[in-house]
Amino acid sequence: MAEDWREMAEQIRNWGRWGEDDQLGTLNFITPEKVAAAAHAVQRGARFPLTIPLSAYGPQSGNGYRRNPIHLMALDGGDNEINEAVRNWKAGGVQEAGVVALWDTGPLRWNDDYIMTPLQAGTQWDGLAHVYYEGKLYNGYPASAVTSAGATKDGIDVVAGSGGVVGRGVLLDVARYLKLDRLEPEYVISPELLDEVVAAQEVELGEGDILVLRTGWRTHFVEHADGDAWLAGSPGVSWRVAGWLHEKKIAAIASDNVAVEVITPEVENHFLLFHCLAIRDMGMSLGEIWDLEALGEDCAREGTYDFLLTAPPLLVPGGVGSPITPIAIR
Ligand code: UVW
Repeated sequence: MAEDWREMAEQIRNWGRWGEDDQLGTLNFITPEKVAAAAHAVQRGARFPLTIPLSAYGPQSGNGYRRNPIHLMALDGGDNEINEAVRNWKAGGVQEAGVVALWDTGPLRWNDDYIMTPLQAGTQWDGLAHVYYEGKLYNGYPASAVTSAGATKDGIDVVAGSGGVVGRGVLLDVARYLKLDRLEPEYVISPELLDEVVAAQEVELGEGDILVLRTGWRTHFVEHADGDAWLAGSPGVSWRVAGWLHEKKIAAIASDNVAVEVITPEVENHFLLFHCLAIRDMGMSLGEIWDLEALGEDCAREGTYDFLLTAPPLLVPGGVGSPITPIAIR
């Protein structure tokens, strides 16, 4: 089986397909015409935020160098006496002195905050510089193009600068198709099963679409608040789904699980093979940890599964991923 995925890697590799300087990969399938057509999916103006809270209570437990975000207040309502404090303690610096001057002389007060977070802690895109193997990134760039200063090739800033990720989203509700609230731990979603879901939902899926896959796995964390169990048991797609996406010319894929793909390796000692094929060989960004519960219910109720999806990344120069607040509009 280890040889099979290498064979697939050769077949689906998109390097050079959009030019030797390309850094967008399969997002190139979303042309201006596709964006204009995606707007037709908006019928009611109903909006579905697909993001989880970016907070200290997120699903990360430190595994893989990922911790939950830390939110800190820089100024808050308790700082009414800040002027006295800064004057008396001689604390702070030029910036604080500037605030003192403003607060001394006028009525304006304000609150300010910081967030410190791994870019991959919550609802996110894995950009094309996130994963590589055998010394190469998407489009053949050397792994050394990602430096301590960030990604000089395939960075998430290229996606943000291109207009972000906006297009026709299509939900495949795998959990609902299987009549489950959520898939069993470690369940592997095959391309054949995806064909069945497409047929059952009677939805068209094709070039330039952003595939959004509901496994229901998000609800496991909501119920148990156990990041380690959530990570270890995550169901998801097989590496073989990469070939299926390639054939259909899908622009990007997102899911409500940890890594889009099943976490337990399908091939011994080969962790996250779908990541290798999708990100490095095809140039496909992966959306992870999306909240698809309300959208799934609405799609089932309406019997339609497409929507206008906006999910632009932050313009982080050299970033290899980005937190996002995707919104589906129907
Ligand atoms: C890796 O950390 C390799 O992948 P992900 O961002 O999907 O968790």
